[in-house]
Amino acid sequence: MVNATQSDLKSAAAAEPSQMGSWVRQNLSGYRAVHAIVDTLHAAGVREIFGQSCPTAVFLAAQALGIRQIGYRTENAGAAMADGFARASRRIAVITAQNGPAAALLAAGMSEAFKASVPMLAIVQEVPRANADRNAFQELDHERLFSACAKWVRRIDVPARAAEYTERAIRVATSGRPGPVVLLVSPDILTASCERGSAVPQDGDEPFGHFPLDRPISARTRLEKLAAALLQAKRPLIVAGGGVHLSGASEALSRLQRLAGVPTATTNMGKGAIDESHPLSIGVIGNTMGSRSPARFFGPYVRDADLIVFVGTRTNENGTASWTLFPKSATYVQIDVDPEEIGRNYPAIRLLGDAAATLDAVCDLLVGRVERLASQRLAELAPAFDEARTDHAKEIAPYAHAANAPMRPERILGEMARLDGDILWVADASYASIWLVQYIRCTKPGTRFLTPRGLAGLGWGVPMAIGAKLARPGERVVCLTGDGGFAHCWAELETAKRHGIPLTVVVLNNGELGFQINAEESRFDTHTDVCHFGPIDHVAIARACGCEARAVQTADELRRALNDAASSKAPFVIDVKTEPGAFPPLTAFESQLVPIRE
Ligand SMILES: Cc1ncc(C[n+]2csc(CCOP(=O)(O)OP(=O)(O)O)c2C)c(N)n1
Ligand SMILES: [Mg+2]
Repeated sequence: MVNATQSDLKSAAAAEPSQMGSWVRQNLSGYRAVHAIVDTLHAAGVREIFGQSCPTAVFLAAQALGIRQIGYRTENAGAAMADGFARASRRIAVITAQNGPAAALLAAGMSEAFKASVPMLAIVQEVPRANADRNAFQELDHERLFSACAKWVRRIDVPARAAEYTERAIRVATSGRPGPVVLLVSPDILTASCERGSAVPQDGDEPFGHFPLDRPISARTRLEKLAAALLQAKRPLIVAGGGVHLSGASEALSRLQRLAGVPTATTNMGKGAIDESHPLSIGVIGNTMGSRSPARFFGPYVRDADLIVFVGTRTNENGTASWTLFPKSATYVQIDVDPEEIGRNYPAIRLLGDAAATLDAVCDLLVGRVERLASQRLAELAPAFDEARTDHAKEIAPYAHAANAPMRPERILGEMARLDGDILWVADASYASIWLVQYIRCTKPGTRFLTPRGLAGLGWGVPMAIGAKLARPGERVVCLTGDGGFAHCWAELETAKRHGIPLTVVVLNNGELGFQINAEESRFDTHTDVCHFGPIDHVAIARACGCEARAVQTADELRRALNDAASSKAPFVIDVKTEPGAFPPLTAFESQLVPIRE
């Protein structure tokens, strides 16, 4: 048997000598499988592909169609760019990578997108088919590699089916619970001749390439259950997660909040879905309701709610304060597009479907039946809610106005919050995400606060901001990052500069892995010695990449830098010396809070 296999291989090699090795000349004349792929991408509205020139045939064919290549420096950052692009545009993002190490680096970014339900098509090069399973250079089992971080992985083996597979990949990524998908394809398949003939885009609720492709809703009897629950509840609460943004449901959510007079909160990922200045808005809830948190004084209402309506949330650990925040006695209703999420942590009345379509349908059922109750609720709850806001304002004031040097993060966020105009906010993982969603008040439903909370990995902030700015070139993009997370992705400042992508990047320079220190202190009363950095000149780093940069120490300097950054054509990095040891209102770290120095 062994001999037979060896002789088969030898004869295969002899039969196809031109296919062996990686340096076979390739030809793109006429119509090839790669043309079928890029034609399908173009039909899906794809005008940018994140890549590093590989598979080369894809970019040569794409540029002929006017599709721009955004050349990332590292694949993991490239995937974060694609993620930010998809979140900000609600369109499929496309990224490519070479086989082996490049594919492996891609897996990190795809993991975040997978957990955050963000659609992304990764086109990953395979070794030439004739070299497969022979330890070809940089050969790796990509199907296994991506099995934990992609919704769907397929290899294109038949050139004539290239368009069909590409269409299917986009359809899978953008329908149901959105997520990343992978097409594996070897250079010899890409350059194989194929019949012209395009895949037929499906007729969905959104144009091909946009998501969610379909907007299903539950049967009317089930929608009536939610309507009835909202009419009966004494202390109802809506908790909106990131699924609300994925569905584009902020308007429908705000409609329900106003129509039925329901107190509404969001998770970190849902931040931006509601107008936080509405009298019945609670803000961001979860494990960040410690002192200084805007939602802290709403704790009694949340903990005593009798109806909880989850919309597009995974009911994960942080969003539920380790599943301790909501009372067992409440009735739960869960709206989600993924049947597995419904009831995962709280037995609930199931409303399987798209968030926007479901919320609108429930509103339609409630019109004419709920208005009186809604004004009663508003009248009853508004005074207590106002008091909660006043209590928070009193508590935060010493921090928000502190003249401390280095600056308190609450003061920094206060300056950022004063920026005019529509801003698309982005934050890196760690404290930056929490500072941002806690202290920038959202007054326009649908405003995006992009945070990598799928997995909370460091280094996503800047590349997500690059992707978001590409998706919304007309909007100002401001990214907040810690110094540790920034070091994961400095290199991409050059990418942004090269492609003419202006951003404002605010680096919270506390000289340490702040969260890590607090986490270790809370468990061991000490922390290890790598948690503090050596001195770093972020301004020099940014300037070396051709960007503008400034180090600031005071609120006045920060205000000027933020304003100057607005008119910069290049990325503008603002390094803000920040008080080491300062942490956002994580309930778990409350005992480590040192009273403010004035
Ligand atoms: C890729 C990755 N590595 C490690 C961690 C663990 N981690 C979470 S927060 C943190 C510290 C981050 O420091 P920095 O970016 O400076 O933010 P700070 O907490 O100081 O504001 C670390 C190491 C992570 N979340 N992601
Ligand atoms: Mg830090």
